[in-house]
Amino acid sequence: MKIGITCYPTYGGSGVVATELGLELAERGHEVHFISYAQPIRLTGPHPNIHYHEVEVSRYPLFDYPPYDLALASRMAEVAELYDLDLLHVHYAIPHSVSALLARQMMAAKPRGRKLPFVTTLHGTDITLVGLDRSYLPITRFSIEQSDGVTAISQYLRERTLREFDIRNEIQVIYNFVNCDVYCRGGQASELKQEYAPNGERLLVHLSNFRPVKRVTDCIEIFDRVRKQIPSKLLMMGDGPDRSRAEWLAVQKGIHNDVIFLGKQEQVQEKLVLADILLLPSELESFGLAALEGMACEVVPIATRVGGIPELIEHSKSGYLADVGAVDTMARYAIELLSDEKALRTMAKASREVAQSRFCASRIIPQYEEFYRRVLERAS
Ligand code: GMT
Repeated sequence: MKIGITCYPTYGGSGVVATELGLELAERGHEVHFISYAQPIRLTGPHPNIHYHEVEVSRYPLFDYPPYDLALASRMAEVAELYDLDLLHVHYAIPHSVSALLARQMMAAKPRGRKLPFVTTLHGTDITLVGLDRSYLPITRFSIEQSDGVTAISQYLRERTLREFDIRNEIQVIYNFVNCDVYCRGGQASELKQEYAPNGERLLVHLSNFRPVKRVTDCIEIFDRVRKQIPSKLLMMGDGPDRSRAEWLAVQKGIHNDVIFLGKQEQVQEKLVLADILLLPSELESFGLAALEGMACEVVPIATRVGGIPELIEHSKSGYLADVGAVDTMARYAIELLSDEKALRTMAKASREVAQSRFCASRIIPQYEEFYRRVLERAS
């Protein structure tokens, strides 16, 4: 198949999933065309079967708000025609599904008009935060309903979309995935571990885009409590609006030498494999891709019991769940686990087993391929 993929290329779960999906599809022989305003962060180096088409947005002085969604729609239609795309797959509804809808109409209106179906994948904040803003809600609902196929990355998100958007089309759940051959503990990590934990300290890790919904300062609070009992370090991976708040809190608590802010990383698995525990104290997660990536690397997640996270983590078996803001409880779970090597290894293996048996790319990508086939059949 020839598939056009659009996503936010910046640091964020939906862009990561879209990019990894494109790479996996290309690996399986499909021709993949990324259409976006910048190269997706995890799309590094040339790959066979992968093309990237940049969307240029002109900055005319009259445009206080340059119309990216229109430029994107034009580029989608152009690429679809030039490369004879079979379908578009957009990640994150706003504004991508609106642009895809326009591109589909543009293709249909051509002299030898043809069908260009599009699939929308809902990821989270496009529904839970942004889509519920009154100014975005009607157009988001419309573009979801107009999609030729809609997927959501958890049952939680599917049900919430159906309920709050009062949407009538079918939404298929296709979970987030991880490449278990890439995200796994190998034997080469010890040198790097020495750099971060020179005295054999335990390593905790957090990975996100540091937006308020991630509650990154809770990571500092939890780590502060753990560090008092267990020699340890905290790796903070990623960047975003709340990074400096977290940095300041670490300074105020006098623990900043033990909290290492790594910024945005291209190969997150290289750092994940060094860690024992991953902290994900989010206010809301429709899935929690970072936890899955950690689990595949045998890093035990301690997360909040919100959104789709319980679909991924079984409390006390493959990680721990706590209420939002319950930093004492999360710290207690970490201390107990880090004090008991056998329990830590058992739970780390159980986490990996969940990733492998339910969320590996080899299991999830065929679900997307099958979904595309059905969409194309219906559209023909
Ligand atoms: O919050 C983020 O990390 C960004 C956001 C996005 O759409 O880019 O992530 C959402 O999509 C991820 C991939 O499907 C999910 O794993 C995250 O749980 C979800 N984030 C939220 O729901 C807050």
